[in-house]
Amino acid sequence: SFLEYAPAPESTAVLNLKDSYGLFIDGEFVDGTGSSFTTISPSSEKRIAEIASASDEDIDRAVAAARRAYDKTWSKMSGRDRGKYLFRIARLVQERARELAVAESLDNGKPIKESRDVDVPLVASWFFYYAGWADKLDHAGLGANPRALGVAGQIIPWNFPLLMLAWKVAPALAAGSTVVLKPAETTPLTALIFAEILQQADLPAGVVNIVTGAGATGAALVRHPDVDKVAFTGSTGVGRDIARAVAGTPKKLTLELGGKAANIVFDDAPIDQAVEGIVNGIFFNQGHVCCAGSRLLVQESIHDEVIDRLKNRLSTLRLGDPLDKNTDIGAINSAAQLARIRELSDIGEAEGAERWTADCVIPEKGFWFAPTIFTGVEASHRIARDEVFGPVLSVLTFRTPAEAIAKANNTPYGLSAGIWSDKGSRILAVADRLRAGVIWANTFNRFDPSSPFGGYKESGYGREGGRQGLTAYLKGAAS
Ligand code: TXE
Repeated sequence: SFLEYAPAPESTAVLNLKDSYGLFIDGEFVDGTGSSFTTISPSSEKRIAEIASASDEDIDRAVAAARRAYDKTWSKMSGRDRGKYLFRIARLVQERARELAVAESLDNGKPIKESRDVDVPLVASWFFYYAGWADKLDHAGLGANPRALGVAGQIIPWNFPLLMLAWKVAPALAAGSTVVLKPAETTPLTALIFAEILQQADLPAGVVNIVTGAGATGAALVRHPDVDKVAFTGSTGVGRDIARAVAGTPKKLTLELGGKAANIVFDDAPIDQAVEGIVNGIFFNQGHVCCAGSRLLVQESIHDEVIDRLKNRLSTLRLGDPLDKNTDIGAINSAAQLARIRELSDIGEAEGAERWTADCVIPEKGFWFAPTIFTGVEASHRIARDEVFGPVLSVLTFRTPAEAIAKANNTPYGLSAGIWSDKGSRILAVADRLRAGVIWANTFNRFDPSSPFGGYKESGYGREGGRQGLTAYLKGAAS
């Protein structure tokens, strides 16, 4: 049985980590003038490395380096030459793919098969895709002589540390902007390895600067008067603070915030495929996904069948060591996130929803949460409204397409949605009335660099990916 399988862990020997990391400013690793913090592995709680925490003074230095690089090098270079650097970065990501995947799983807790097969290949594809745009800006209907915006301050979260970096850095560089990027405090590792890749690629100094630290470091970057554009992915609360800080300044802003996606399953859906899509929708990356299908809306007539199949499928998932190639569910990223998932799940039970938990062996050390389903969820329950950002599915039912649409839209968020049906006309009619930036049909959590991604309402504004993703880093271009 699967309880007796022999683990085959990926080896950390592939890593060449330093004991402590400085900030990456003007093409070099430099000591910060602030304090430092420790990054740990959420699956073992073991220390990985000491990381510098950038002070206001360090942010000044990084922004000044980005400004110099913008004025003297990057904005003067031809698009074709910028593209060559992006191609080179993409190839180096592929060359160092194994190392990046292991580092990501170690620092973030996600299963190696996800970092290896999803995160890192997508990172490379983002750089390849935007490399192709760099010499075509004049021909892309972006207005006459599209000009780069200047210095971008980018703040990213911990759920897809390297992929969110790629989503932000690749289009900025293709457009001719320079970057100061702040990774999340629980997952700085792959951004620092990426800085080594930039050195290997011989990217001109100052074009990308990486400043590690917590929220205060991010806030200093947002406030900095010489930043032309702020791009943020993270919680809706912090997004709101950033919007306030940027209001009244000439800074451009894009926000990619939380979500509470409906995954709508009609009774004519291919059930086996839908069950796989529901599992992928909410249990991929431990549910630490802004566009996760966290609300299952299932047509009443097939509710029991879908739930039975889901429970059977979840019983086969393996939770454990993220570096084990057989692992499906890795560690929760931090103690704070685990506490939040536990609290919302306890509230779900207290409010009257029925809780089912997959039977997993929970390791002694680390942060873990077994796949959980709540049935009998009502629209008023907190687990139907709040983003849990964990492996927790809330199940609601509907009878008619109109009721499904009303329930799906009954959320302050509007990032993504899924529709499962055998009928193309139904899919199109329902999709047309959903207020969500991304809608998947008979699939879920599919990403491609050519597809714009972003939300409505409290999920933020602006789009990343595709042609729209470029305009966010160009002067005056309409997005
Ligand atoms: O996010 P924060 P947290 C949601 C999810 C999760 C909750 C809390 O529901 O449970 O947010 O996560 C930086 N000025 N999402 O607390 O704080 C911070 O250092 C500037 C959804 O980790 O928003 C990190 O780099 N920056 C989401 C980044 O913001 C600030 C992904 C995100 O952290 C800052 C993550 C400030 N005042 C969480 N305060 C998604 N959309 O995918 C913090 N930061």
